[in-house]
Amino acid sequence: MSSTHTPQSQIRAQFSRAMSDMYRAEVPQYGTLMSLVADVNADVIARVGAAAAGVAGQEARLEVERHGAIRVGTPAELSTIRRLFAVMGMFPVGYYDLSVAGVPVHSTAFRPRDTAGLADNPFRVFTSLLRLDLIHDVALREAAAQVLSQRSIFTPGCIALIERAEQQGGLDQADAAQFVAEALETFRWHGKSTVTADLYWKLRKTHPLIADIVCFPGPHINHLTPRTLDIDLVQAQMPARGIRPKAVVEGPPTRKCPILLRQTSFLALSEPVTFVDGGEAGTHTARFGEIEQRGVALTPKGRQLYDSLLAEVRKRIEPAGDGSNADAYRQVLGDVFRDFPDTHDALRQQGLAYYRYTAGKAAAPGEHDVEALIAAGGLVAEPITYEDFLPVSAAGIFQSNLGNERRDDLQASPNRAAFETALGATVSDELALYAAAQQASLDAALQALGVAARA
Ligand code: OOG
Ligand code: NI
Repeated sequence: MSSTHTPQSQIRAQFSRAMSDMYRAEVPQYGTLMSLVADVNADVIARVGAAAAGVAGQEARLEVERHGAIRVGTPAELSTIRRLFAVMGMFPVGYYDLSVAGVPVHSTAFRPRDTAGLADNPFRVFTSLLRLDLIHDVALREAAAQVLSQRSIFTPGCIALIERAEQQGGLDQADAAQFVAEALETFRWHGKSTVTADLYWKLRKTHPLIADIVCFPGPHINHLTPRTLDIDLVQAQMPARGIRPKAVVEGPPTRKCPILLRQTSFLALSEPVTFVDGGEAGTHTARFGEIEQRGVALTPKGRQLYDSLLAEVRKRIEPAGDGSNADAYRQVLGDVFRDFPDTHDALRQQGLAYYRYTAGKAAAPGEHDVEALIAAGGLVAEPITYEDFLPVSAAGIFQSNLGNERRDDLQASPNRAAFETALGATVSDELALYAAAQQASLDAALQALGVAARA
């Protein structure tokens, strides 16, 4: 990369800030949520310290940390989105099949892949591709495909700058600033639908998500989520600030050592829409609010335990959309997850979670064993933050924001190969990224201690 090129992390930070400013102007409750989360985070760090909150060294990152979500309509849109995110150092990680939960999309998360990029700015965007193949009604499917084929969701300036970045291996400062402004246009809300009122309502009756993806000029950002250190506290304080969250927090229960990801959302806005034929104007709920709390990333063994415990919970009780059994759900969740160890020593020793190692005080001569080194203070292990998403939780977030309208049943049908073909690239395996980060940190720490790793 030439020295005149703007670092990708810098473009990503600029873009994330511009997106946040735009969303705050469009959805005022997002601003309220940001200040609530900032208050709670400051409170937690003052009370227990960053290390006990599992975010040692991440204080700067926390202030700018957020994820967003978009839904695109066609393979061509998805592959250009991939190229757009690559300009700012964001790459597709993970494959999520949402058809299992009756949502006709499959998804990936664009995010920085390496430790340094995540530390600089961990902005990520959960990106879903519509699966027209899951619409049963052939005429409706063709009408939707026809509408999608007519739109172009990128400005010509944005496409030109993506091409320039690809050819030159980067963008200078002026081009980077222009790129951020042009790219932002793709994510903007448009209250004017591109279709007739009749087609909008037909699609919405089939599935509200299909209407959301097909009927507008672009893939408006549908939420932007700040990261909190105590989701229960934020949830409890939301009503006092005029926000009504969904009743159940998705993901694992409250724990001493947070694992994976916990999320909750709220309906933010019901927005007026107009239609091309001057058909009767309506309202559309596209945008919502969400908060997240991130914990330690789990190994395949830890993830299997999480999945099996969650399946056990859902066998006993399904959280109702109206929140009527929320207390009972929390009770079962807490009971079942008692089988998931809740100290970092146990999580590490049982190979359930990933840790980043640094050299502590000098090792005793001849000592190679990682656990013995940790016990003696020669090695320090810090939890590696989970940077990804959870399919069951994501489905819960989708559902809670789509309203309770009737919709077609769907068959579960993961199709990662089709997704990667549309994307024009393979998605990275998130577990392999965590394993590599853990190993690299261990190798470096042992080398710093002058200890050869035990085979
Ligand atoms: C994405 C929902 C998933 C999350 O945090 O799990 C998501 C969407 O509604 O488009 O953002
Ligand atoms: Ni989200």
